Amino acid sequence: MKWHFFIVAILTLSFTSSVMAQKESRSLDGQWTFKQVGQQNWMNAKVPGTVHTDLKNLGKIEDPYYRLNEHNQQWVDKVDWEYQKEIFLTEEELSKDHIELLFEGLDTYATVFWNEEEVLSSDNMFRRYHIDLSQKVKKENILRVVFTSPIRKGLSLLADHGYPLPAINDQSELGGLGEHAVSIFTRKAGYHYGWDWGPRFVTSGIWRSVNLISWNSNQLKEVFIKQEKITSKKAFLKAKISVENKQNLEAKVFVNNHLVSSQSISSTENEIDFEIENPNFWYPNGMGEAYLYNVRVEIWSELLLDTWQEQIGLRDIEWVLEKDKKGDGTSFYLKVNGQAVFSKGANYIPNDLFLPEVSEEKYEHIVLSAKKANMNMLRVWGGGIYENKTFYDLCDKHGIMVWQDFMFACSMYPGHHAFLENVRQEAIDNVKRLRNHPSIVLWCGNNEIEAAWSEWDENSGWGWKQKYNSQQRKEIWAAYDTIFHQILPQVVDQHTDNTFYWHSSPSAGFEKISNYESNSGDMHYWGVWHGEHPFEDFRKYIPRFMSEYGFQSFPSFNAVKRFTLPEDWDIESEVMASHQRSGIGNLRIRSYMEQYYQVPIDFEQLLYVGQVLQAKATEIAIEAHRNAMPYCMGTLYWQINDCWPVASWSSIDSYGNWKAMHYKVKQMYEPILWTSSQEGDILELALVNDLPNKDRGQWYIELMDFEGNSLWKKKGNSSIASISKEVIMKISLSEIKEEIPLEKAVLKLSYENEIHRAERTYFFVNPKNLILPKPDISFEVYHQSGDIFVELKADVIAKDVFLYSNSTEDAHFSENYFELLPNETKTVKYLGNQSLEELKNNLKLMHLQQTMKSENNSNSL
Ligand code: BMA
Repeated sequence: MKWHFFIVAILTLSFTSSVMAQKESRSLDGQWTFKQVGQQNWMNAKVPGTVHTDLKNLGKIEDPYYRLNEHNQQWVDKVDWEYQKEIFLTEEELSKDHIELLFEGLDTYATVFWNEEEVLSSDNMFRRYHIDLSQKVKKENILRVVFTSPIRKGLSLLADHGYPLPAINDQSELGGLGEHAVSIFTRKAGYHYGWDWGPRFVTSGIWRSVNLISWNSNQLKEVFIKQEKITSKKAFLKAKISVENKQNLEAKVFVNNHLVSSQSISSTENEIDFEIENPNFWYPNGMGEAYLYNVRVEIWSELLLDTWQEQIGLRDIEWVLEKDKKGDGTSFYLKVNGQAVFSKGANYIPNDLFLPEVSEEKYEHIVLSAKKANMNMLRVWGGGIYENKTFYDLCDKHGIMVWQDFMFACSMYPGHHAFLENVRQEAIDNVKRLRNHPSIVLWCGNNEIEAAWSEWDENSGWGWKQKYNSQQRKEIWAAYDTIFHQILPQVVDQHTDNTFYWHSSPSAGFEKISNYESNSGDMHYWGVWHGEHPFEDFRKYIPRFMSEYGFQSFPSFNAVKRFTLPEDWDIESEVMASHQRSGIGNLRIRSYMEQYYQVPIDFEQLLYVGQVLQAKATEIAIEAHRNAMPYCMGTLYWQINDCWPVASWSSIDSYGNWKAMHYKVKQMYEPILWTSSQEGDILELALVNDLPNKDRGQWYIELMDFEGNSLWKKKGNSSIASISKEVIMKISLSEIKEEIPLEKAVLKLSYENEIHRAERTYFFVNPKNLILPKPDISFEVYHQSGDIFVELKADVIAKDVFLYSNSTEDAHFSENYFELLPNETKTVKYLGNQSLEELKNNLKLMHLQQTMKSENNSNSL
């Protein structure tokens, strides 16, 4: 009885102690008012928010993403706006020693007034701003934030600079190729000014939360859990704790709610060592559990003054850049907890132009879609933002490693003192904000700037230098050198536990430029697409780590219907063309489609074949990269997501629909994968394994015609070593040709053991040359244990079967765009929100043969 009471008493004590924490944080988010500067009427606004979304919510502007609405909304960024809120302080707040306003994000040129006194002038969207109001608070207060037009401000900064700087994606409405680009002068998300997958909406607003923080005597300013050494027996950790002032305090560290250290501290910067016995490690997706520990730090001075709490993961990250034994190349891969990892993933851009609109669910959908597609890495690309905590929390939880760029992309930047200092503060702020996240494994200086500036002439490089005289070139390079070779690496070095810094992506190493022949560092291979190389060239240009490559597609027809009218349903219509921001986009899609597929006339079919084409390009690329393990140790395609409805390189559209490519990526990123490669007459079929251990299983290969007649079957057992390839069979194509015309044959490949399964089909000719019979496909939709399944069967082969829902919501399935082999039953799970009845009524399907009109396909439509 007594013991029982004692336990209850402890629980109550720890509960009340956190309630009694002296520091209080009050959110000032929610309803504010706003107006254009100079006008009279204050209107309702939402914080966090943007001017555009507030105008839209009031019906003052229409949906910016619908049809051509973007065009007549460009005035919004040319004028100034102001936001206001009345703030009543409680007696308790007024009695506190300190009161501070914390803006998590101001976009961007903001002047903040507290009771009409100017208390801040900001110029960096990426920074957090603390404002001390201790001497300024009253019971009733007015907080007003005035935003100066980023375009007008940018134009005046351009004039001050004296000459333009390259910013090739800045879609300046004043025209020209960068002469009027202003994005580079402002520390604001580059993609807001337009990109080759994004519109131009140069937003303003209080884009992240605002808090009023009050405390007595002392507060925790920062906590960094430094991982000194991690072994399987013990993790040696150090809590670096910064407090407001040097008062005598008791600091307590808890791990998973157990007190592990309690210590007196009497200086502003403190270090507390603690250990975790037999630690559980954090592993990337596919390698093990992404175990997280809950760490809490408290400071006490009789009473509990302040608490900090985060989830951390224990992992040892080592990037291996080792000279090859033969040749002059250098490896580029990482080891996590001592194990080499093949990085599989994608590049990631912001999910919307209007960032506060991105819901937690959207973040979760994207990160979970990465996980479900067997990815272990996302690259947060440098033309967007340092993401919200939610994003990194999700990556921590799901084992998605983050390659984190600093926010610089495809441009050169000014180098004057104020700009450089601003960059330094931004870097310190964000590195400190994000350093406790186990998912972040690399900080990278910028996107593509080193490669863009390096070459003189347009034939070998981007040709930027030609526009500048030698003095200007010196200035531009000095700014680059200071930011990417001095400021940023210093910040990473000083404020992390040795997180790896890579100064530019792509790069072959310090002052070694990456090109398509490079045998060191990371590579962006854009020979396919920008360079018009055939898809097969993905097999020629194999890097040590492929950090970008890609191919475009349109969103699905259901998605297109959401931002167009029927009269727009032509890829060259004004509306569709405005939702295609790559100047060469439609041209490239068409010319590649002509090489590999028959080009349908029908709009809906064209969108479908476009997606299948994109999936095919990606399939060839991933296969080539994984086949080249361990020489090549990473593949990140461009790009997983979209920020508005558009034709782009994404595998998931802005509404969250998986394109054909995302389903294909899921298959191609399975840990065990069938690969094919061809040399002359010989086709090599192999299995690759990127698991940390060898895998043993039974394989099966069958050659069949499209009606399902088997020509031969072979099977056997094989063991595939970790991070390597095992050749299973070499086949002479001329021998196969003697048995069956290649246009009419398919290989069915499968591999299986108790845990893993790998299945693929292999066709011998390009899809446009296949002689596909017309399939009769039957399907049944049914309920089983609370889930909805679709069971399909075809009499002859059906290629790239696309299941979709005839409604505005695209249907999401466990698999899609798959092959139905003759007389095999395929069951897929429905993952959407429709009821059984709705899905039964709405379910439709499309397959490749329907889109083909060749003479060979006499049965086709
Ligand atoms: C890459 C990216 C982006 C661009 C994409 C497609 O290099 O870094 O700048 O959107 O190419 O062109």
